[in-house]
Amino acid sequence: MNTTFTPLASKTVAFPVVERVETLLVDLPTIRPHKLSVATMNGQTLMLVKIYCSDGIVGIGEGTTIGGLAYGGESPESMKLAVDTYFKSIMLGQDATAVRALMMRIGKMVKENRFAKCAVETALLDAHGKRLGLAVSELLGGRLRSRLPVAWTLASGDTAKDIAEAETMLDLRRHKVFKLKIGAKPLQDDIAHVAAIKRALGDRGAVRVDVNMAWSETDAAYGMAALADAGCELVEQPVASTAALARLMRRFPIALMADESLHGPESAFELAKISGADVFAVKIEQSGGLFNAQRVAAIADAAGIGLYGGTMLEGAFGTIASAHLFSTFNQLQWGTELFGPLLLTEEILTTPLDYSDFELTVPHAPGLGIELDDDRVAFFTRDGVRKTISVIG
Ligand code: MUC
Ligand code: MG
Repeated sequence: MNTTFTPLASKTVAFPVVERVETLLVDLPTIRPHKLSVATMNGQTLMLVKIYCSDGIVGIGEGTTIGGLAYGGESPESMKLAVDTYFKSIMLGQDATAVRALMMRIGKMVKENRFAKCAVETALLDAHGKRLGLAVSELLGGRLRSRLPVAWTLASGDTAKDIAEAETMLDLRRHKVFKLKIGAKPLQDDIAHVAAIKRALGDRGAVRVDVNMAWSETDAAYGMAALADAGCELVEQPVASTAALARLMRRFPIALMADESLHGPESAFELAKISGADVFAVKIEQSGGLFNAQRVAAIADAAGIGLYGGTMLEGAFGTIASAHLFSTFNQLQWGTELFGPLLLTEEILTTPLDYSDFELTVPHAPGLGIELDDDRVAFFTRDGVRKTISVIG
């Protein structure tokens, strides 16, 4: 048997291949502390993946988490390590145009690591779209809308500050749907906080809450009744257990949304089977990539479950990848929360995203349709010319 290795360069290949994979951690401050029941964020770390292909095309993807390891099993650092140590060798020399096939190859050799897979898949789709002259939304079957409504999260931890922030967003015509992060404080305090904000906004702003699994089932039963009375229209993941979610369904006049319970198509199917939610918060990272998120949305659609475009507080690349996908959904009854880049103090694109009239524009240019400002990113790259690590709480 001939076991001699033939270097790629000397082979005649008909397709462009993955030639180089690069990762970097970019530490960016947030505009204010962002307080969730699981963590307080003073900064966000973007794990950027750059995939260089033999036809000269470069694709970029992004992975983020919330509060390091506070939200789930992956961190930006673990994603970087997984891509550098494991994904890279699986990808090098492979056909860069067969994105699904390459993701299946990675899936066979890498268990879990949904966020890292999402970052890599995003970069491959960005590259392939650029290659074909098509936006990622078109690679995914074609968009049904080019503008997406965007909710804003009020999470300063202070009622008066949150009301002032909501008023500013309404004045700027940037957001009119507000998601309040609750669950860290005693239940009665949280209910009073939500009721005060809804009273102040009246019909000018919709109010929803995200408990990030902090309540017991008993808390949730009491809390959901009180939230409905306060005029709150939706509660997101009040409890951790999916069985408890199903038991809470339709008992109160308030929509129930699943977030942390969704880990891709299989979990979506299980949740749909037990009627565990009125709405799914679809997230590309939680789903394990754009293709899997598309399957989550299809399951929701088939089960009569409403759709919401969720975020892992991604920067521009994860946000726009999500936007391309959400633009293709048959229905997007609850809008999106793709505000991640607006929570960061720094712009990392050569042309900023268009947030206007309460919506985000989905770019039309090939690939993701956005361009990284390499100089700005170098400035904030960990181990680069300057570190912002001291502001990361
Ligand atoms: C989550 O749990 O939905 C979304 C908005 C926000 O502030 O946090 C994220 C995560
Ligand atoms: Mg959530």
